[in-house]
Amino acid sequence: MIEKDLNQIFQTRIDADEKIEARDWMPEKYRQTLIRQISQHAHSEVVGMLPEGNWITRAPSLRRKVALLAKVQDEAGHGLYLYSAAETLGAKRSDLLQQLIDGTAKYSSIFNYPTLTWADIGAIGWLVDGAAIMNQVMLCRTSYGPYARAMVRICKEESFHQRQGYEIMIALSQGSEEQKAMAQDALNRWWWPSLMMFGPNDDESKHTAQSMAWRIKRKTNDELRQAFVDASVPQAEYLGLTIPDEYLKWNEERGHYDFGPIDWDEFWQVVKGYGPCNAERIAARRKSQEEGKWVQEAAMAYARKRKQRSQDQKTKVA
Ligand code: FAQ
Repeated sequence: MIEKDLNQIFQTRIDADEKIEARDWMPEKYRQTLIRQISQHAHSEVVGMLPEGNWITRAPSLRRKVALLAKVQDEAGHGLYLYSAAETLGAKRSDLLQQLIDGTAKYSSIFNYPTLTWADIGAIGWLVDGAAIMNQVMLCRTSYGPYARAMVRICKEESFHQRQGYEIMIALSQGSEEQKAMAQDALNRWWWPSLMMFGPNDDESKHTAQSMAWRIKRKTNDELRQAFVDASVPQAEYLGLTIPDEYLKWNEERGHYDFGPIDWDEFWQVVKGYGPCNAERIAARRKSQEEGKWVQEAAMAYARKRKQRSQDQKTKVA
């Protein structure tokens, strides 16, 4: 069959909302787009462990420590599901990890900001996980089966993460004046970077049109950012905190909040590697890769031994 016909059949399947599976024919660009998006997503989960990991030893109570530990561990798990989903498309995990430590792969801009106080852990759960869920719920219906199925479980866990963070924000905003100020300061620092997580505006987003046509993305960057702002404003009001945006205002006609301009220069600087913590994050990943090599080698040697043993047993039985 010629490529044009295969493309047509593929698009008909997409339009009928059928899931595309690993062994199905797919356009090479569809495969590459998915490998890029899924691996960037996996890297984000793994690098995303670092800002929070910074606070595990300093969590203010045993309960907070246990919840934070569980959350950070979940993120490692999300990275693993996502690297596995990328592998179903023919990508090699070792190549993807190498790109991350080389600094040639992207990961979410948000994880290049520092966590200065305990309130940042609350703000990350509330805003960063909140933004991640807003984006990931639509990905449960993405057209590529293995990615969609991984996202279902990830979203369930992200929802626990969001509540964990919001609960910290409630405790702080109902606490002493100093605690309230700490919560407000965290909101001030995390608000705009959280809006940037959704990516460039639709008219600047090079992948959105094609990814929407292939139903990899089910909503655009701007649609999701707007939904996030609309959901977050009442949550901030409940906390008695002020979102740092003088243009934030309910627009009766649109049925949405209007909000101020995003600093896209800052966004691109961070994406290109010049954010406050980019170098630190990559150095941490590189160190962990090097120091963890012996664990990988031991696990591979064990797997080889087990395989050999089961083959030997089969030959004995035969
Ligand atoms: N940061 O044309 P578009 C989490 C890149 S998980 C860095 O709009 P697209 C869990 C983009 O990749 C957070 N780069 O691209 C957690 C593209 O790169 P290219 C991560 C960004 O793909 C919580 C270029 O700019 N979530 O937080 C960013 O259609 C708490 C052009 O952009 C996902 O990855 C950015 N913010 O739309 C963990 C979800 N935005 O081709 C720990 C899956 C864009 O030049 C603690 N991904 N870029 O190499 C997606 O839904 C999409 O990839 C978007 C971007 C929406 C992120």
